[in-house]
Amino acid sequence: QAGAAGRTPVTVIGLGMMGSALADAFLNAGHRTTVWNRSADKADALVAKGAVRAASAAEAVSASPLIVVCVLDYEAVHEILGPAGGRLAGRTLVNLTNGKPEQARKEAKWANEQGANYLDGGIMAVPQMIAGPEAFLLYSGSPEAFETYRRELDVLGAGKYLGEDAGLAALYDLALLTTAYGLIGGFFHAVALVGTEKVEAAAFTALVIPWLQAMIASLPSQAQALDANNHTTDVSSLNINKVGFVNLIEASQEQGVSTELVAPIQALVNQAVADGYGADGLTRLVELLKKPQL
Ligand code: FVH
Repeated sequence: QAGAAGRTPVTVIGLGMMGSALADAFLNAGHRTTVWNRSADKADALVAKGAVRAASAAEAVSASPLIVVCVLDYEAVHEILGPAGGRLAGRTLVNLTNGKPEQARKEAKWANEQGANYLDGGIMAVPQMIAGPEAFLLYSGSPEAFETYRRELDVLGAGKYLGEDAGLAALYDLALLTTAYGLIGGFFHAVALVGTEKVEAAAFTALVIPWLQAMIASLPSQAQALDANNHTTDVSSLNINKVGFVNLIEASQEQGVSTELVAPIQALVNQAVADGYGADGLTRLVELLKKPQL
């Protein structure tokens, strides 16, 4: 099935902040774009730009060979697509809803039972980045689906295919989100700490950026140490970090700032030192994270 200018018709289900950006990108790229959202008014702006409003989720599924769904969670995906399952046969379902690997695998099984090809995806972008040079999306599931619709999916951002296991995209997505939450959490603690002395966040951020850039530059060598399971260090030992953490925690308390974001890392450092790894570098903490009894 080809639409205007030979481009594949696409359906986007879910028009929240992200779904609207996805539909907008397909429209801008010249695809006939059918849209559906539970609250119908969220389709208005897209319809004014040329999108086709489907009267129901089932109608939206029937409109295109490629269906992209991006809603709150997998429960919502099921509420929407469950009754329309029969219409998925012979189509490709790309689920860009955030979820867990097990949910993605179950969804793939269900979609395959309906006769559909299934790709699960993780969007490594905020809505404003969609279709821009920095957006990238992770996919896993049917290799045939990725090969067939790679060009269409690249409209949203660079696609990275991770493998046939549908759970992989969710796993990588959650892992990458963790890195962002860690960074943002550290930033928030730091801003709160200097804020106690009336330092404005904007002024302080001018120092944060070069500092974090230097820290990011150290990640490849940390990754090498982790892959080699070699935690020796000539950078800084856990012993020295343990002392630094006491200062960080006590200074935060004295300045009236909650330690809830940083205390769990201190606990890991202390545990590693107590286990006899004080001379090792920070990468040793990954070994502790793998042990659920901590
Ligand atoms: N926004 C972002 O920056 C992130 C970037 C990375 C990927 N995430 C994930 O994208 C999914 C959608 O997120 P969103 O930002 O578009 O979220 P909202 O603007 O809150 O829109 C939510 C949509 O979900 C629909 N919905 C919720 N529950 C149901 C339901 N039971 N049945 C049908 N639809 C449902 C909601 O519909 P409505 O409330 O407008 O009627 C919106 O379309 C999400 O997985 C992020 O983690 C975004």
